[in-house]
Amino acid sequence: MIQKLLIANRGEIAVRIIRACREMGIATVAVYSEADKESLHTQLADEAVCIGPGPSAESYLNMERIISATLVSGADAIHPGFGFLSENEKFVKFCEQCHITFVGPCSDVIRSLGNKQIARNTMVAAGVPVIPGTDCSIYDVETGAKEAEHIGYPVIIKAALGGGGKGMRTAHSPKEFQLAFLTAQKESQIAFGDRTMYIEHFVQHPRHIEFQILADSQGHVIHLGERDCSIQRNHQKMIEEAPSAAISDDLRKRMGKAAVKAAKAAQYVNAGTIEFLLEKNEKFYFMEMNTRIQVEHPVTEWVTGMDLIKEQIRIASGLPLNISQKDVKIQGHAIECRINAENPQKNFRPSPGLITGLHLPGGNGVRVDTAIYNGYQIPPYYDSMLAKLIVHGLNREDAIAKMRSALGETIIEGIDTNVDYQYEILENPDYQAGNVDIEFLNTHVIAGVNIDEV
Ligand code: MV4
Repeated sequence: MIQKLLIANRGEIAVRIIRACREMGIATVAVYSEADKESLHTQLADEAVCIGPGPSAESYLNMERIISATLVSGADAIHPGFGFLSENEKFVKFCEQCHITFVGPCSDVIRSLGNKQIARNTMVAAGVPVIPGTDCSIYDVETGAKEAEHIGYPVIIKAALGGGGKGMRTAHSPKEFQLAFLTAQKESQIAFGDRTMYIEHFVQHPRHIEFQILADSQGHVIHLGERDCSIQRNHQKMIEEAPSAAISDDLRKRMGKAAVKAAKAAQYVNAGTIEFLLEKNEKFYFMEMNTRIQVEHPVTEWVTGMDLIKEQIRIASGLPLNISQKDVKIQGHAIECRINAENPQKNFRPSPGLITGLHLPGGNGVRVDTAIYNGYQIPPYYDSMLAKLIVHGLNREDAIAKMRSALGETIIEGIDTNVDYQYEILENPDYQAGNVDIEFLNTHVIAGVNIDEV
C-alpha cells in the first residue's frame, strides 16, 4: 500500500486528494509555487515543498523539480490530479524509471490513447462503434480531400495528438476543405509539433456523454454509468450531470458494455473516462479516452456512493476492485456547476484578485469542492475555476431545484464570477426539459449573453 503520496497539483483537486489520503491514513506532500504559498493545499498537507515561481511552466509543469521533491520527501507515489502533468507520457515514464508509483495508467497506455488516430483504430478492431472516418494518418491536403469526399460532407479534420478542440476544423463542402485542413494542421504543428491528421464525418448537434470506468491490475473492468457534459463553451465544460436525461436503462447497458470493451482493448488500469457522442436516434460513437481523474468526477461519486480518488489509490497500490458490475447502482440525480472567476458579459474574461467576502452554500444534498477562503488572493497564472458546486436530489427536477437554491445563496465578493450566468442556465426551459446538446450555449441567449456574438 502507498504510505506517502505527493500531490502534483493545486487548488480544489489537490485538497480533494489530501482529504482522501487523510481518511486512508496516507501521509501527504504538497508541492506549491511561489504564488501558492498561502494556498489551502499548501496548508492542509502534512508537508509542503516549494517547486518554483508562479508560472506553471516553472513549477507545476516542471518534471525534474516534482520528481526531486518526491525523492527528497520520501514519498512513494504521485497523484497528478487533472491538467498539468496528468496525461504526460514523458512524466509517467520518468516516474516509472525512478520507481515512483504513478496514480494512473502506465506510460505506454497514455501514449496509445493520447494518439487519437491509434485509439480510434484500437476501438475499430475491438468492435466499439466509432464515427465513420479515415483508418490511416493523413498528411497532405489532396489525400485528405479525397477521403472527405468518400466519407461524405460535412467532415471534421482532427489532429492525431489533439483533444479538447485544439487542431480541429470542420468543412461543410469541398470548397471549405483546403483552408480547414491546412489551418488545423498548422495549429497541430504549433501545439503538438506533429502534422498527423485524421478525418471523420461531422456529427451535428450530438450530446457529449462520457462513461466512468475503473480497471484494476488483475484485469477486472467495471463502469459507473455516464455523465452528460453537453453544457460547455469553447470545450470548457460548465455543467455536468449524472445520469443523463437522454439515456434509458437499456442504452446505458449498451454504452456501458462498449465503454468496458474500450478500456479492455486499451489494456487500461486505474480510473478512466470514455467519451462518446450521442445522436438523437440513440446512435453513439467512441470519441476519445481520458486517462486522468476528471473535474466532474463528484457527480459519479454521488450517484454511485463511491470515492473515486480512494479507488484510484487502491488500484495504484495493486489491490483488486472490491465490487463487480452488478453491485453498481445509480441512485438519484447529481448536477455539478463549475464556478469560475470570469466575467460572462465580457467574453468570459478571467477575473483574478482578492476575495473580500464569501458565503458558500451547504445543507442537505449540497457539496462544495473548493480551495478558496475569505481573504484568498487568486493568482493570475492558473485556471479560473474557483469551486465546484455539486448537488444530489431524488431526480433531475429535484436536483435542479437544489442547485438553483445553492447558486442563489452563493456570495463571492471582490472578483467577477459566472454564478449568475449558471443560475440563468438552470432557469432555461430547454435546460429544464433536458433538451440539450453540445451547441446549447451557442443556440440560447443566457443572461443576455449570446456566445456566437461575443
Ligand atoms: C467531433 C464532433 C462532431 N463530429 N467529432 C471536440 C473536442 C474533441 N474531444 C472532439 N470534439 C468533437 N468531435 C465528430 N466526428 C464534435 C466535437 C465537439 C464537441 C464534442 C464534445 C463536447 C463539446 C464539443 C464542442 C465542439 C465540438
